[in-house]
Parts: sequence; C-alpha cells; structure tokens
Amino acid sequence: MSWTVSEHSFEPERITTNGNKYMTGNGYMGCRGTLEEFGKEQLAAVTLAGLYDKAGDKWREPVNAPNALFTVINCDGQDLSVLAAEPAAHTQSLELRQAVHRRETVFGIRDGGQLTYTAERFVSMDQLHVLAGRFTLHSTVDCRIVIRTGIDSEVWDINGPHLSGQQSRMREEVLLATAVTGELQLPVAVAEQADFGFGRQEIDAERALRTVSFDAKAGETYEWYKYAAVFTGLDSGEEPEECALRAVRAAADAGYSELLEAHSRIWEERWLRSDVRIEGDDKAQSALRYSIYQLLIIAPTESEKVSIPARGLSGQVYKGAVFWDTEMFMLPFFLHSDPATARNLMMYRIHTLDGARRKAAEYGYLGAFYAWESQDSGDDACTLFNVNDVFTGRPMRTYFRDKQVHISADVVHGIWQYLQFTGDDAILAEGGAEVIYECARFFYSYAYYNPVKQRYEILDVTGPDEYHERVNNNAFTNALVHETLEIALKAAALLEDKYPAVYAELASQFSGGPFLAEFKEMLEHFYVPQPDPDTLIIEQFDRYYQLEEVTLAELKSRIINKHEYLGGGSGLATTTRILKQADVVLMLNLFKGKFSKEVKQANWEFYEPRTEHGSSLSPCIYALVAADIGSPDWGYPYFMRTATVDLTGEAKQYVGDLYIGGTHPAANGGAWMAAVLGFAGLHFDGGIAALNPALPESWQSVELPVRLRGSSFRLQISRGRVTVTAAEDNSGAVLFAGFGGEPELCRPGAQLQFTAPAREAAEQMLNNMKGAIFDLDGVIVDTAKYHYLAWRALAAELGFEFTEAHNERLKGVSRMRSLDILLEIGGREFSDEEKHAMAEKKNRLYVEYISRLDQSELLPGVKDYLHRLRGRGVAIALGSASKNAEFILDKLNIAGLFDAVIDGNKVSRAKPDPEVFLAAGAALGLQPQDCIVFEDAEAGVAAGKAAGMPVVGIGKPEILQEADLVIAGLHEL
Ligand code: IFM
Repeated sequence: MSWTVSEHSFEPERITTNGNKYMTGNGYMGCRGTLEEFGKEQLAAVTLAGLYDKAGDKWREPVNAPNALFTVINCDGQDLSVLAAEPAAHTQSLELRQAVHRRETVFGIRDGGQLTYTAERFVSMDQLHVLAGRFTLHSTVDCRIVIRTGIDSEVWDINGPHLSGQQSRMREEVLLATAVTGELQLPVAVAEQADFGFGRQEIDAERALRTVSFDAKAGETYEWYKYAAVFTGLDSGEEPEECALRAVRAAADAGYSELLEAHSRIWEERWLRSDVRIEGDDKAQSALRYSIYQLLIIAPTESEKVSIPARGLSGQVYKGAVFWDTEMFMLPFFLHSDPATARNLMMYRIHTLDGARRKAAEYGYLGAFYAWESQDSGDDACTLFNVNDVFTGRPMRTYFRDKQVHISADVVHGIWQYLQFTGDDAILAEGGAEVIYECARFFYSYAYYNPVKQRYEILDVTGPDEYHERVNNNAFTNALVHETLEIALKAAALLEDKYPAVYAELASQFSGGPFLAEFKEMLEHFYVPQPDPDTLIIEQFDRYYQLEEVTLAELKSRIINKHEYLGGGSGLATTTRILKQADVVLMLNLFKGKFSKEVKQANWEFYEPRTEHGSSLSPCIYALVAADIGSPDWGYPYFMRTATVDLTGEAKQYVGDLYIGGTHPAANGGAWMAAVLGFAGLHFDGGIAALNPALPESWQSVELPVRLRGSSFRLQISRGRVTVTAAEDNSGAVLFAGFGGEPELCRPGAQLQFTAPAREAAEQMLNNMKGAIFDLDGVIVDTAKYHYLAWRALAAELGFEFTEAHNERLKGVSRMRSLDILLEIGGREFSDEEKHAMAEKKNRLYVEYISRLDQSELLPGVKDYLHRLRGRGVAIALGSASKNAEFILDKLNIAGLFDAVIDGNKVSRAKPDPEVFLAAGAALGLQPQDCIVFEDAEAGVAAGKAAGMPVVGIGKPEILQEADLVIAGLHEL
C-alpha cells in the first residue's frame, strides 16, 4: 500500500495539484502528472533540466519540451476526455517502486456501453532521453474509435513562448517536432514513434499527429505503445534531431517491456540505497517514501552542470532556479544515499563560480556572492522587485537578491559536508577550494569591523526569515560566515598537504589578499550572537526584541487580502516578531554540537509560536530540533506536514494570478532529514557516526541504508537498540557510537549492536524477574477509548462537554474517583446515591462497548510476550482498577495466561495507592522486588514504585518519568 499513491475519482479542481503529485521524471526531464488528453491549459509539461530561455523582457525560465505523450480517444464521434465527459470511473495512480504513472478511465458510451481506457507511462531512468507509454481500450459494445496521438507543440509557459521556428515532419515512421529557443538559439527536438497493431493510420506530418481509426468489437482489448525521445543543443555536439530519431527507433525496437524492465532495474537499485522503512506508522511510511520518490525523480545523476530547482522539474515556477534549498535541505539525503549525485550538485556550484564572482563585483565586493536564484550561468535570476503589491498592483522592492548573503556560506557548507561524508578531497582541487576562498573573500569584504566593540559584524542582511529584511547580525548568517572562515583555513591545510601544486596556484592567485592571514584575523574577532545567560534565547538579529510582540493569530486577523505579502517594506510581519520560517532554530540544528539541550529547547519554545511556516522549508526544522531535544512527539506534526506537502497540495498555489505551485523538493529533503537525522538520530561528522534515536510514539523502528566514506551500512533503529551492519564488500571501516557510548569500528561484513544504557539495565531487570504484573488499559488492550466514550456520553447527558484533554485526568483512576473528577470539570454536585447510579450507568455504556471486543484488539506484541514469559516460568498477574477485568480477559481470549487477577472488585484504594500491586504480588506468592509492573499511567507508575516494584512504563518518557524503563508497547520487548 505504501508503494502506491492513487485516487479514484476525477476532480477538475485537482488538475493542477495532481499535475505535481503524479510527477514522473529522471533528472533530465520532469513529466507533469497530467492526463494524456490534457494540454497547456491543464499545465501539461515536460520540463527540461538546465535549459533556460528569456522571452522579451520577461523572466528567464526553464523550457518545456513539446509533449509527445499527447493522446485523445474519440468514440462514435465524441471525444472521450475527462474534461468533456464525466467518467463513470476514474483512477490515477503512481507506482513508486517502478516510477510508473497509470490512469484507468471508464466512459459511458452509446447503448449503455462502457469503454475502459488505460494509459501507463514512465520516463526512463535507463535511457534519460526516452519516455514510453502503453495504452489499452476495451469496449462493452461495438463502436467506432479514432485515436489522435502525436506531439503537442502547444507547450505551457509562464513567461514564454520560448520555442520558435517550430517544424513538424515525418521521417521513417517517426514524427518529429523541432524548434529553437529564443535567447540562445539552442535546438530542441522531440521524436515520437507509435506501435499500433490495428486500425488505419493517417499522418498529419505538419501537426505531428497520427490518427488511427478502427471498429472496436465488444469485449476485445486493443493495445498500443508510444515511444518518445527528447534532445536539445545542450546534450552533445550532434544534431538533436538525429539523436532523437535514433533514440526513439532504438526504444521502439527494444519494445515497451524491455524498456520498462531496464528502467525498473535502476529504480530497484535506487530504492535499495535510499528506502527508509518505518515500522508502526503507515501514514508516515507512505509520506516519507513519496518524499524520497520526489527527490529521486529530479536527481541530476548524470550531469554536474545542473542542480535541483526549488520546484524540481515540475514546471517553471521560481524561474526553475536553484536556491539554498539544495545545499541545506536536499543535499543531506544525497550525501547519505547517493554521493555521486551529491558531487554533481556541488560541482554545479563550482561551474557557476564565475556568475557568483560577477554578482559580487556588481555590488562592489570581492570574491563570490552566489545567486539567490541560480540558473545555468550562475548569474542571479532574482529580480529587485520580486513581489507585486496586491493592493496597488505595483512591484515591491524586495531584497532577496541583494541581501541574502548567507547563500555563499550555504554553498561552502555544502561543499565541506560533501567532503566530510565522502572523504573525496579531490573536489577541493577541482574547484571546491577556489569556491571556498572566493566566498570567504566575499565575506571579508562584506563584513564591518566595529571599532567600538572591536569585532567583525555582518550588517544589512536578510536571513532565512525573509519577512525581516536588511537586519544586522542575523545569528544564522553570522554563524555560517564564521563556519566559512573556519572551513577556508581547514581547506588550506588539507590542500597544502595533499594537493600542494593546487594550493600554490591558489595562494598565488589570492596573494594580493584578503587570504588566509586575513581570514584568521577576522575569525579571531568575529561576532556570533550567543544565548542570553538568563533566558538562553538567541536574539534572531540586533533589535529583534524591539519589534511588536503579537500572536500569530492576531497577526493573521490583520490580513486584508489573503495573497498579501507579509514581509517587505510594509508587510504586516515586518514590524513584529513573527517569522516566516525557521531561522535561529535552523542554526541550532546545523550546529547542534555547539549548543546545550537547554538552549535548544528554550529557543524552540520561544520561536515556535512566533513562526508562521510561510515557507515549506520551515516545519521540518522544528521536527529536527524537537527530536534533538528528546521530544519527538512535538516534532511529529511538523514532520507529517513536511512529508505530505506534495500529496495534499496544501501549499500556496497562486499569488494573485501568478502560479507558484509545483513540487517542494526542499520539503521532500526536509522530511527525509526529520526522519533520519531527527527521529532516527543519525549524525555523522566525518569521523564518528553517532546514533541517538528519539522515535515518535507511533514508530516502532526505522531501518535504512547509508553510505558513509564510500562504505555501505544498514541501520536498524528502535528506541532502546541500534544495529549497524556493514556490507561485506566495503573497502573501509567507519566508527559508530550508539546512545552516547564509546565509538566502535564497523569493519566490512561486521555487525555492531548498541543498547541504550537505561535499556541495558532494564533488560537485566526483566531477565531476572519472577513475576510480571500488568495493568489492563493501555498495556494489554486499549479500552481507554471506550471509557472515554462512555464518560463523554454521561457528561453530555448532564449538559457539559468532556474532552479528550479532560480524559487524561482519568487515566489509572478508579470509577468513583473518575466520576468525581468529571463532575468537578462540569461544575456539578450530586448525592452519593445519585453518583452511584451515574457510575452504574457509565459502566453499562462501557460494557456495551466492550462486549464487542475480540482478540484483534489486543495491543501489538501482548500475546507473544505473555507466552514467552510463561515459557520462562515467570508468574503473571493482572493489577487493574477495572471492575470488568475478568470479562475483558475472557473476551480477548487470554484469561488462561494469568495466574492471578486483582481488579477493582478486590481492592478498595485507587492507584497511586500500591494496594492493587501488593495484592497481585502476594497472590503470586512473590516479594515486591521480584515483580515488575507494566503500566501506562502516571498514577499507575507511582503505585508500582510505592509497592517497591520496578516499573516498565508504556507510553511517553516525558510523562512516565518515574518508570525504570519506558517503551512504546510490549512489542518492543
Ligand atoms: O529558498 C526559499 C526561501 O527560503 C523561502 N522562499 C522560497 C524559496 C525557494 O524555495
């Protein structure tokens, strides 16, 4: 189930969203998830990576190729398009394992007949220029079919047209559409070949269209194939038309099955090195896998001249430009799973260094100031007026281009990360070092030496929080500039040692300075904002605290137009402390080793309510830091929001009439980071791979492959244990450390296991126990929901609301005491007699619910664990406040596994009184210290401890703090 994304109806209002959601691609091109009959109005597009064009004085943007998958079915004179005729049934799906897009549509036709149309397609991962499709038609009545299929040259453009001189023709049964881009006059060629084993075919060469007509017989299935190839003048010295012709004929000769098989083999291998398995949470699993899929279809595996645009290959939004999103949000996924692609991404920055130099010079600085919106040349595509004011329609001056100087530090961070992960220091010699020095030189020239404070400062910048432009000493920016200077010095030492000739050349290139001596001096006097000693908060930038304190809700209530921009000169957020996206918290994540848990927590709690998450880059960072401070459940909603953004389409799609939708690769990468670097707790610093998991409540375990320093490992991570298995054919070894313990070297073929210290002690205790005493609700079975429903019904009868939050207070508490709490919440008083009647009533309601219980409601792992305990000769008792315990055990068919049952009928004092557990221990004939209590409620944990028994808490560690060990459920044992 988690390998397929699908929907089973056609909703016209989801055409655009689904175009993103059902994307296929291979890094060379992206094919939007539109249906075969769609055209440019429905934003059908095949977007080409790295080919840009500028039409007139409009923005430069990527070029969309003519669409060779275009197909319309006509039945008895009527076009069968979901746009024209409401289908009787419709399914659109994406098979993630093989990256295959499918649709099946049933149309009602004459005489009550039905025509089923299926189309399946893929963008070949094996032949990067090739797309292939398989189609079928099946009618329940005889009918006349005309299929129009070919190359649709009417491409969707935001700021086009980009193709001129369009020509279509037929060559040796291949349809060809060629054109040239406007600005660079680069040729683009698309070839299509179809394989119909039936019908009469007519060719309209001028429109690159073939028409196939035939009389369909009722009950027969008609099947055909389409092959397409796309080439441009960027690909090789050869004529794109000839390449496309050759490629499409080779594809048709190989046939659909062979192409699909080769494509699937590569996908299988891609998944093998990148799939992350989550046990216990199907929704998270599906969303994470889908996020990884999105990254895989846009990865530039074969080219170091392109990187990944902010909207991937889903169209022309954001000018198809590459932002810091790549280094900070996507690179970690590739570093851990596909270092060769990570290298390509970094090489792209090396190839665009000249553009960055030009930008620095344009602003009067030294070195390299990378483009905020980078395309093929590295010149900045970002305009000075990037947003239109919705009230006046006038362009607004924004400072993304001029002031987000952190981009140069982000690039340096990325290159250094690549080097740490792979050990591939050749990248320094191949231009990486030059980039690092040029960025450091840029910052040297950008910095301001404050003679009063005697320190270097970074003034007049925009940090990640774009709502506050032109601020001084943004903590994030300063921390990254500091890192750039450090990296410049480290890179020099490495280069001098391993690549002395390259070092000598660069040293001479920069001999006029600023160079290493200046970087060192700047570093020694460089200012990075630090936590306030009292509050532990790091001020986002100078005078941030002077801004208006306002809640997010209050700020939102001031919005007049839902598309108005909240930042800029006069935006609503500009004068307040509301941030667009994670800023200080992102810095804490990048430099997690430098800050204490207390600092991270204080800043998370301070900035979280002030963050709008107006960018899809934001929520994952809050998930990461929540996991880092040991509160994964705070982070879980942020993870899910990030991981589902392209599934739900719940992100801004339009600003005014401008389409800004598309896929969100940074969020896709963020979802991976939150799951692996956050919850699974993996942190590799180039030396030691530390594993400190903090799994959300619903996750039992995570399993994933990683590649570190050229070696492959498989990680199996659960709350208390981590297993690392090294591939047999690894050539090197890596140090791993679990749960803050001593690092151990994982050699080829070896397996290491790390157990959490608390877990280790607890396991010993579990091994030695003679008696196990289980609470019922929340440990054996979840009847808590039925209690809640029964209490809620009683409260409703009494005329007040009883919420799930109220219900928390009832956990582990006796029936009569629960009633008292409930009445206290409702502000009602009753006589003892009335209360008894009410308690009886609640119980009747509850018994009605639970009389339907059966084995399937046993919590995971319960039966297995009880059997194992019996096998070991451990005595088992139930210690529960429930008066229906025996009845429930019977219903669950596990009564025979218990030696004693002490329930609410046998004791009078409620937990946290230890009576129930002492009685259970005595019934087993054991001393308290020989028994272990299994409890899910705070009061129950306290009762177990008061009885002098070790306690295993089942639930959240932050709530069950007194327990000796906290697990998510008995399945963990
Ligand atoms: O890079 C981001 C930026 O941080 C917020 N606005 C959108 C850009 C592209 O994703």
